[in-house]
Amino acid sequence: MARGLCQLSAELNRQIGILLQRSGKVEAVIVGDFKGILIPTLSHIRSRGRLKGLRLVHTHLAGEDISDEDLMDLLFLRLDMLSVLKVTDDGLPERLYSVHLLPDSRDGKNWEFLPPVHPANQEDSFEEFIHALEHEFTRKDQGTVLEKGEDRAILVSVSTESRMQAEESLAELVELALSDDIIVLHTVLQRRRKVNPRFILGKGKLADIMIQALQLNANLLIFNQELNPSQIRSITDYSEMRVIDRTQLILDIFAHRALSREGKLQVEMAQLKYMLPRLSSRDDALSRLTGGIGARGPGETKLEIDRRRINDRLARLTRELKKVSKERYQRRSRRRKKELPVLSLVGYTNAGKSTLLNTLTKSKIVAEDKLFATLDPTSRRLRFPQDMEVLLTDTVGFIRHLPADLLQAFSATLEELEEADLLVHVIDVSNPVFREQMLVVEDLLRKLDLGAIPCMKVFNKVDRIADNGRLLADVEREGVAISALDAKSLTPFLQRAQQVMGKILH
Ligand SMILES: Nc1nc2c(ncn2[C@@H]2O[C@H](COP(=O)(O)OP(=O)(O)OP(=O)(O)O)[C@@H](O)[C@H]2O)c(=O)[nH]1
Ligand SMILES: [Mg+2]
Repeated sequence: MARGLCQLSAELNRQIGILLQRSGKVEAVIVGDFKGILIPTLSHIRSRGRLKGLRLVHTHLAGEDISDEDLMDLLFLRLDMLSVLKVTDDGLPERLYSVHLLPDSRDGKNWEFLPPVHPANQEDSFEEFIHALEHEFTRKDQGTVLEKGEDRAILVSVSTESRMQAEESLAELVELALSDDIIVLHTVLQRRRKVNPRFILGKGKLADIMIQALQLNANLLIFNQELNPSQIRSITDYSEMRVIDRTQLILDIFAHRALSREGKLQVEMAQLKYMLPRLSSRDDALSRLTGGIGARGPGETKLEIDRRRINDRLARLTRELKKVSKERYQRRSRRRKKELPVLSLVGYTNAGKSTLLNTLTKSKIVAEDKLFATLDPTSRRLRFPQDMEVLLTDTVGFIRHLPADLLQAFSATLEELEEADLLVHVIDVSNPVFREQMLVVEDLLRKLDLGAIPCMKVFNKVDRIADNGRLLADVEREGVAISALDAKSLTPFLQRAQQVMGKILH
């Protein structure tokens, strides 16, 4: 076969490539030009284990060695092996040069070249060889067998911010991923003066990430910045991995957490709106985009439907939402009749809002060390020491770069906040970046037109900064220091809140 291939390739003066399955069956024949061949997307072919189960043999006409581009093909397509058949000037096979990937870096190399052989002398134990190699790949992480539906991710942040800001923002992305039960295998932070508009990262860096993905058995790339449709497309096409961005991750968390009918409708709407412009991408990119995370709507809605059906669905959701929010409005008016003053807890996600509500009202709403533990607003009655009764409302947490669509989607829920007579801004003072978080919250409050409502600051989790007297003294000048876990620490807060509330109401 090698002889015929060389002859034809020489006659056409074009490279010819053959993609072979492990059984030896030909998957595809590719005719290129003198300098190279273009491999079609293989995303419809399911990988066999870690590798793709395909070997590429192609001709080189000018005696070139295996090139960097060949190596990128090997890596990005996860080929079992890539072989170059050099063709002599008389159209005869010279020798066969092969390279394959390695499960571990050896001396900084992630691939290994085999000694060149004459095609006639090629050993016929290729299948055995590949099985051994595949075994080596999987042996490395035994016990981490990929469970169905398991997301194993590499987190990528390309940033133009300062190192400290960039690291802290990446740390938050890790928190988000963990909150969504994603296994975080590795994080990559690249600081650049300018972000590459096509791939976000440089191609070399992307190649490094692909190597890590292969060795760590990752199946998901999460970017810390919002990716536009064409960026998602180029990176998915190039990497053959599922690629999502920070917004989709947040949407996915919301999809898991939404409990109320309205919350579910809002999240689904935000997801669909986010998907819509990204639908123009090629089908396979879409199915990768919607394969797992990012596609799990709160309902059973499969997002692998076309644009028209999404638009239909959006129209229906809009109608339903209108109905639901009307009901909520009526509920609210009834409540207004009872004329209880409303005190609303706001703050950065994970600040301790739900914990505070629980301790104050002896309730048991979900409070946990996860971002966006609360999505649906909850209200409880609270009696102040001096016999004043108020309604205490817990709300969804804020986060920086809250996607605009999502903010809009929650505007209905956040409408509840408009009713508040007093906002209590809960701040996690044990978080090193609590100052930035405060600014994010204040900024969002302004954007939501809530800037005019009186707001008192509560510095929470002071139990964690007990050894930092200076910080404690600092924040006590700006607000009340509490530990939401400890009911006794809340007395000064209750007194202050009642005082402020009394002033507002009179
Ligand atoms: N050490 C300490 N931990 C606290 C305190 N208050 C809350 N926490 C913890 O902080 C985590 C987040 O608390 P939540 O009450 O769920 O925070 P939240 O503001 O409602 O968060 P979202 O609903 O996600 O926006 C939980 O693990 C709490 O146990 C505190 O005063 N001290
Ligand atoms: Mg909460």
